[in-house]
Amino acid sequence: MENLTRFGVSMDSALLEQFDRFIAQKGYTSRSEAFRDIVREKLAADRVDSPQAFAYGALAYVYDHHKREIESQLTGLQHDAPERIISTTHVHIDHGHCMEVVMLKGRTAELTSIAERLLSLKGVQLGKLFLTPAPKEHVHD
Ligand code: NI
Repeated sequence: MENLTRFGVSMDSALLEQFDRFIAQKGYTSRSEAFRDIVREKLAADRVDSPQAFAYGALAYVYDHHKREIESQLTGLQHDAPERIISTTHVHIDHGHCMEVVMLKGRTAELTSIAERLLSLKGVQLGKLFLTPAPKEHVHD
């Protein structure tokens, strides 16, 4: 087992009640695990907050398959950044909609900019970029 340190946290009871309701809703069975996840999330968010930080990203979006030129525009933008895009997975949702998940690696600022260009295309209806910090040696300029 990892090296665990126990420490006490003081919190006003109203805030603690809210926290307990929140973590029960999310399915946590212990305050400790919920607290650890929240700390990890804050630390990761802080690391990818810097534009020069290295990160891995997953960009998911849904688009209207019948929108004129959308597929060639999406592919064109992806071909502009071959060194940043690791892979793309395409799913045909129904007759008119497709979903793609694009895996990326690079500096946070570059990945955010690639994501913004893809998500702002006419026909892309919904999308989100997830970033997680990468060890520096995993990404090359
Ligand atoms: Ni499709």
